[in-house]
Amino acid sequence: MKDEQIKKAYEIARERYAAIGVDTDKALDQLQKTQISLHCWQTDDVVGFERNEALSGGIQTTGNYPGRARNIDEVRKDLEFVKTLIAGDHRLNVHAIYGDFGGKPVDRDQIEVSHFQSWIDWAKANNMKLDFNSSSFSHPKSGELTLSNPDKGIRDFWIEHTKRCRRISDAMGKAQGDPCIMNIWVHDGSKDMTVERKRYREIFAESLDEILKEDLPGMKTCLEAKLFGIGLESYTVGSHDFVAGYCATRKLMYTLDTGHYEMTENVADMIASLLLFVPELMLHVSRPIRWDSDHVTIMNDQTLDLFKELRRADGLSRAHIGLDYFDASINRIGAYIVGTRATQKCVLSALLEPLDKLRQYEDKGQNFERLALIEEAKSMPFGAVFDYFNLKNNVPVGEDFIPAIQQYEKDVLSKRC
Ligand code: RNT
Ligand code: ZN
Repeated sequence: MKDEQIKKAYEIARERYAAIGVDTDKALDQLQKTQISLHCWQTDDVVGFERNEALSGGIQTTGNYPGRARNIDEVRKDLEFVKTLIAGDHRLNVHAIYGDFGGKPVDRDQIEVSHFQSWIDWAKANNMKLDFNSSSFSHPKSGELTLSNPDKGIRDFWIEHTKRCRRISDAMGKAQGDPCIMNIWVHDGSKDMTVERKRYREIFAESLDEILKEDLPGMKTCLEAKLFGIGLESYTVGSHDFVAGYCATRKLMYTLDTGHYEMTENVADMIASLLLFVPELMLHVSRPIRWDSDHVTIMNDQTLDLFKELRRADGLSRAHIGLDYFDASINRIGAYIVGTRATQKCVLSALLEPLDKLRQYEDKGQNFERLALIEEAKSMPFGAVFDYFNLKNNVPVGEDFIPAIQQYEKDVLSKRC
């Protein structure tokens, strides 16, 4: 499509939206400011740079599409390319296993800021802000229980790891002048039934209290809830109820991963309740298929509803958006771009909802009118606004990013074997 056509289509769309009380320029300004935390683990199937353990902890990547990033340089090269195809400035979400260890063994209870200094420098040079994650999976001490383990030796090992992660996050946040959001997700649970459901949760809460004692103003901690993991089907210590209760009482940020609930549960509906009781939300936008399968995020009803609910609950400013999927069966860079752009589309779609008018209808009990406008809003010229957003940002419009990724595959990815 020619630039002129894209601009013309946008002008028409702008008028149509204005007629229902929506300011598209304002929506685009807000989308421009909306940062998405790109999950570094999409580049390499959650392997990281320790290379001593297979992926464990109830999560799994499937597929062996060629081109996985094998080291820190390849991860960075891929990310630098990814940036060229996505409009706006974004963040990078780093896991503790992605430290710059220089090929030396550094155990998880030994990691320091120095192992992440090159990430801090890289992020600065690439105009990205960093977020962080403790990594308690894929390690000889992972087992079924980490922070909730009754064995003090194992528990203390993971407490030490998580405390260090918070300090590393604090250093990242201070260096970038913006809080680094650090997620704690532990897979703790059991494959078969347990008669100690309460005990492990008590221990988990105690470990978290210990970890959170240190006041670190450069970072914010969040805790991720989960339904179950592979091989841990019967019980999850950090269930939704646990995490919601813990975050509400400790005033901690709740991490909502869209793959971590019952398949028929309306995850979007949780937003309005959680925001009443927790200070902020961290989102892991994903796409579960039958289970927490971490398929590439797309613009589907679940993701659209998630962002609509956030806006309706005035929660966009209290939510940090991150991605969490890992598909090893297709071009990984393509997966990155499709998922990130889909997330932007869903945010934009929420920003373009004629909310003022819908609220007026609802206040007056005009429920037919509300239904009609919600329905008609679906076929408004949304695509023209998104195209213009990409054009303005000088990144490929529409499917034009496909050849760019094919070229990168030919020049770079296919040479990794
Ligand atoms: C696992 C959680 C967690 C991980 C990453 C790698 O089910 O979603 O967020 O995916 O930390
Ligand atoms: Zn997640």
